Amino acid sequence: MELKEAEFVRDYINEIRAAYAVELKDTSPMEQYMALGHLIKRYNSENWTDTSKSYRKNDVKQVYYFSIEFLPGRLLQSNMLNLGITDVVKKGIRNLGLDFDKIVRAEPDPGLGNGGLGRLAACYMDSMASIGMAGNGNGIRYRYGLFKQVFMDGYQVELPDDWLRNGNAWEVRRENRACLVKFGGHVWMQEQPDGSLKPVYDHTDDVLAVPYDTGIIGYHNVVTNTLRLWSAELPPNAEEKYYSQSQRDNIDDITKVLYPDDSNEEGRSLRLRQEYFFSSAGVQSIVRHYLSGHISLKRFAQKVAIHINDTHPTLVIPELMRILMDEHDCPWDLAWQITTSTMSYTNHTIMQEALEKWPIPMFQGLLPRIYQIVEEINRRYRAAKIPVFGEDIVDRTAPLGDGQVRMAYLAVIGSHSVNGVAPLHTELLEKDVLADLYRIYPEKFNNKTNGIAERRWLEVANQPLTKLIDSKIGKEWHFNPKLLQELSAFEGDTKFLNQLVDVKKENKQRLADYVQSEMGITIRTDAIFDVQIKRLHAYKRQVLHMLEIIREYLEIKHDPKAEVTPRVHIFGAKAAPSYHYAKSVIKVINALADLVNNDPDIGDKLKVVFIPNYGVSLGELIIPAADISEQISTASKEASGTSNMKLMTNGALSLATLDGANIDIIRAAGKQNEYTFGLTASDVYGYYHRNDYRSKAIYDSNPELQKVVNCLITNMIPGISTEGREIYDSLLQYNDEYFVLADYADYVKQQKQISQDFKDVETWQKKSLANIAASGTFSADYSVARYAEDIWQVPYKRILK
Ligand code: GL7
Repeated sequence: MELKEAEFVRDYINEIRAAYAVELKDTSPMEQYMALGHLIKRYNSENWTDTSKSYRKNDVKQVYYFSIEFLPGRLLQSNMLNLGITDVVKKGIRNLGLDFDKIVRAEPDPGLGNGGLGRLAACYMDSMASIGMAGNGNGIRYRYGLFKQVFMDGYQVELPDDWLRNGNAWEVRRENRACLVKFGGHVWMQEQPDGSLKPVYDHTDDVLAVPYDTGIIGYHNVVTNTLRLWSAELPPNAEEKYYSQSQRDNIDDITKVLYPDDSNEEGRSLRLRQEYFFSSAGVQSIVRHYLSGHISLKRFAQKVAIHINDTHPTLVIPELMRILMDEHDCPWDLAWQITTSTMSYTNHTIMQEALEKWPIPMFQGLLPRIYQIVEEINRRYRAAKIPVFGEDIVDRTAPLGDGQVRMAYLAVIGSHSVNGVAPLHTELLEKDVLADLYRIYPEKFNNKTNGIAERRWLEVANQPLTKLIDSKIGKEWHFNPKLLQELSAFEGDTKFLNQLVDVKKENKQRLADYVQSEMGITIRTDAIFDVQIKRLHAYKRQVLHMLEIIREYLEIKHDPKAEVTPRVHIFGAKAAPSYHYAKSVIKVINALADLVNNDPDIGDKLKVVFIPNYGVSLGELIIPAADISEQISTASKEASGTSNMKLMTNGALSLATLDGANIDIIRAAGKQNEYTFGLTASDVYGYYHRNDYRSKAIYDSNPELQKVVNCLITNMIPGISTEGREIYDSLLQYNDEYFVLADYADYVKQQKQISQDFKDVETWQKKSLANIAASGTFSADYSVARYAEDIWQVPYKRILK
């Protein structure tokens, strides 16, 4: 948008006066931020209205991306960027004598997700708007986001994330679009005058779902889509009916907290209530919106695509069936045809425990009408498939089985498309996790490799690098990130390679300042910044990284005078509060950090920093500063990973197993520009089939490994007797479920190679450049374009191949 500095300054001062009735000089950074947020929202309001109007006028097909998590990150800078007003606003703010960085930091980072899955949903929202596609989000407005992590004596402590305390500048509450979601009660069939039966559903516990909409601004294209998050409230005219305190609490609880667990199904009815709540509210509002412009529901699937992001929103399937049949008298077959043509599903993990299942009594008690519909889906599925495929495979794949509702199977059966998130992951779905369903519905399966919001991870997070790239290849890559490939022409340009060094140094200094001020640890910027940022999980193998730190420590202790390439090991990771083992890993790494960072023999050759409270905002600080991107999951376990892509874009070299999208990154940037190691997925499956992995044998045959692992149970690392023992036992007593010891030697070899290679600055920078240049293909712009073409059948404006 066009904006003059003088105009902005005048508007901003007026905004502050109107909102706070004080002079600018008397406002806090939070007030300055809120006023700026409101002003920018106002500047964009016309785009938002016009986008909705034009979708309606042109009867455009809309995508609704249902996700129980969205991790959008702070919106101020990315909204300014997308509107093209960054420079003007920054200059105006500066000339008013305010500190722009302080204003940016005053914005709370909405933690409405756990990790990659939630962040992916947010990246896709940004990209859908940016390529000019009608794509909306549908989720939950959690009153409290993912916990705030602090360390006390090295242990993780969880504090509530009261992110809405000062209000939310970007959202609009739309009470007039609220709808009722019904739980519990009874269903019976009532005979109609024409002799047919119709379900009557009464004595329900009703909850009011109130939508809060946030405009998702497209990049320089006047498009603004909508992210709709639902909040649970008492129904209207609640005062006419008595609600006990516990009934009120029950309603409040539905949208109170995000489940702080990124893989395990919580097994509690509240989680199921959350899932039905936002699925039902979302589908109701979609049908209502559709019917405001169409007389019949017959063409619904031509105008609406609903995407099921992991199994959590699977109940959109029976919910749409219910609305079509019970509220619009659609016969079953037509309703089923509309539903399956509308729905598509993405699986995000092969971890068995994440394939949600609900005990039938709980499900039926909470959602009696929905359960009837699932039963009927189940009955028809069996009737149609048993004659063709036999009873065994149908038993194994039916939506109901073993006394449970099997959400992943329901999602596959009720959708026309099922996709994994990287080629290896999709292959494993077909061969292993969903192999039976793949046999029955091979045509539904496809791959859509994940992508990231390149512009946020470069233009917002890494302005120095962005400026440098622009100076070389212009700005067209902002619209078409694959053009970053043009940078490879400068591989031999020493001056440019040196400029890359300067950029990295500047970013490392920014991070070093943060670490100094927040943690009191001094780190040197000429060290290798070796970064592992992701949720703490055994399969991600932070333990392997930890063993390497112990090895490096012992090596320096053994010969303090020997020359070493200095290193800073940087971790960011939250552990699910109930995940005991993960919390022990945090404690041990923190204890190790204390030992290493305070040992005079070690000095500044080796530092370990576990930065608390990792999230999108810290990612923006850490990622641009990374030299090494640790992507060391056990092959086959990480469906895709997305921090691997963000780090690559920012010039880090991957130290990676052949897992998830690492494989695609390595192919894109060239094997010679990454450090790969370890078992392949088929090696891992080989061990499973033969059942012959013995971690003890590896331990016995490698004296160096013994020395390192034993440090977990000697008193070398102070204060970790039980936690160290726990990890030690997981590796030896319990046969090392994630093959840490199997990969140890190969991993260490690559770590040593890295220390060697880092000394040759020019060669290193060439590799870094190769990563940046090849990273464009991992832009989420292309991912959503592929979803649009292959799955959703929706148009978009910017042509992306
Ligand atoms: C995840 C996968 O673990 C991760 O590999 C993937 O990149 C991400 C997005 O597709 O989805 N699945 C999952 O349950 N979480 C993930 O991050 C929490």
